[in-house]
Amino acid sequence: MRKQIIAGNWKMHTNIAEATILVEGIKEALAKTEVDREVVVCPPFTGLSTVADLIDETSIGLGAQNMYFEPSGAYTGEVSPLMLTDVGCHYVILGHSERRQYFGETDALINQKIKAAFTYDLVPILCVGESLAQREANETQAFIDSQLTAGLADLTAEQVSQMVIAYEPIWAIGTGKTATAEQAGEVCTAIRAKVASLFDAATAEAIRIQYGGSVKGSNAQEILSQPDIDGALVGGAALKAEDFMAIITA
Ligand code: G2H
Repeated sequence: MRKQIIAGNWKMHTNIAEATILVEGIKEALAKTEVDREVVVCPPFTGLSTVADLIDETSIGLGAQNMYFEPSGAYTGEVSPLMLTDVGCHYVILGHSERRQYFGETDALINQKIKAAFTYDLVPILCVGESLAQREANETQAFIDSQLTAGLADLTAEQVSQMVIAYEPIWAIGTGKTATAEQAGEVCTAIRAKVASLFDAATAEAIRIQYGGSVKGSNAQEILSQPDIDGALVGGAALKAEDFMAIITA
């Protein structure tokens, strides 16, 4: 049985004071609620240390939004996997479409980062997803298959079974447009089938697949009830404790 995972991707939002208020709000609400889902927050790098202290001894997990693949070295401006584990991260989001689009991240680079995550004991959340033009040209599945084939290259089945894939259609990110629950569920089912063909059925059964793209309290329940959707990667609605809790408890 896969445990659903709800992760808040705070993107380039929150200073220390705002991060503190946000995480305290989530903590307080979670303390009063029975939740059967795993909850993870992914603040910007500058907030990781503060948030790590605040969630110490809670069930809330910590993730980063990116990293470089080398453990240390002369890579000005980069953050290494060892630095992330040192500050208390368990997860790292890799290959978000904003990284691919604005910072030129390729499948090959993302694959190197995923391999480094496993080397240094981090669980990668690999983001995949098609553009509107690709969806309209009926290329969704072929494109996502190519992202998976390249992104998961050289990994073992055991590694893949532990990781998380986030299906995020680019046209639904921060736009208020959500894929219908059926559209999202359909692609997540196809992602699981692709993992089965690249690895094996047991790996596909174990891997957790999130949906991301304008998830909010009002659509979360329908999305999370799709059989192949094992959670959500949440952006805008993760920036207020109340909004995030509405998804966690949907
Ligand atoms: C997609 C998502 C979080 P939002 O990027 O990764 O953001 O929920 O704002 O669409």
